[in-house]
Amino acid sequence: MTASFTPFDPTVRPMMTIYDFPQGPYPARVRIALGEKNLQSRVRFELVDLLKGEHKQPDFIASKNYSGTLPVLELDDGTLIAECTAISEYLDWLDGNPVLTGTTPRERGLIHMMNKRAELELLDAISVYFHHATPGLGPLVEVYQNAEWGLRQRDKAVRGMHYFDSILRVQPFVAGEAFSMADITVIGGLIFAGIVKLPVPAQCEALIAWYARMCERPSVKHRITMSA
Ligand code: GTS
Repeated sequence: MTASFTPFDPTVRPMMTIYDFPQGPYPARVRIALGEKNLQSRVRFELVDLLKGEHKQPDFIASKNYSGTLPVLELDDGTLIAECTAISEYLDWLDGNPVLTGTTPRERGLIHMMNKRAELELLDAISVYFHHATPGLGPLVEVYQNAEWGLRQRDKAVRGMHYFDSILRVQPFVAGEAFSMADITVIGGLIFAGIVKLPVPAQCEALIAWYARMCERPSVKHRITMSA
């Protein structure tokens, strides 16, 4: 199922705020989900500058997200929802078209399993590599680094690429026959791989072909241009 993409409409009253860093792979997951569901016009984005360490300031941690990460969704009543998976769940229940987290028990189980694998085996592994074995967000933010751990996670991410390639050799999407939250998480992983210059191995032909298809989706193409 392919979503139509409508650019942000500033005349529509925002109903949600997303604390965001537009270039970030995790915020991209939520931007893509919003694009798929055509909900961009109900969101205002508020920049939190990761490069300045604004997400690690005591005030942000106390008032927005204990984990000191982005994105964070804030509802009009002040409710705060962090974690991309949780935000995607919220958006899916807010507007069910198209469904990203599954409709049947089987679909929901498979999508959540593959989404978690996409985090553990790819996206989070690349994030650890970035923060521990590269300059990451710079000395202001990266106050503790463990390069050996970072390099292990880089190798784990490459294994993850081979795993997702094996999945995409036998089915069109990460969790089966339909585009889902799990695809978005693998897309986030490959966006991060691009940032850290970790190439997808050439043997991963199915993963490479799938990513080329994903990059043609309007929600993926336009994720950066969505703004407040
Ligand atoms: N488990 C969290 C989620 O799924 O939301 C991870 C969020 C996360 O790591 N976000 C990144 C972050 O805040 C944003 S970005 O790197 O994609 O831009 N990183 C900053 C840091 O210091 O960890």
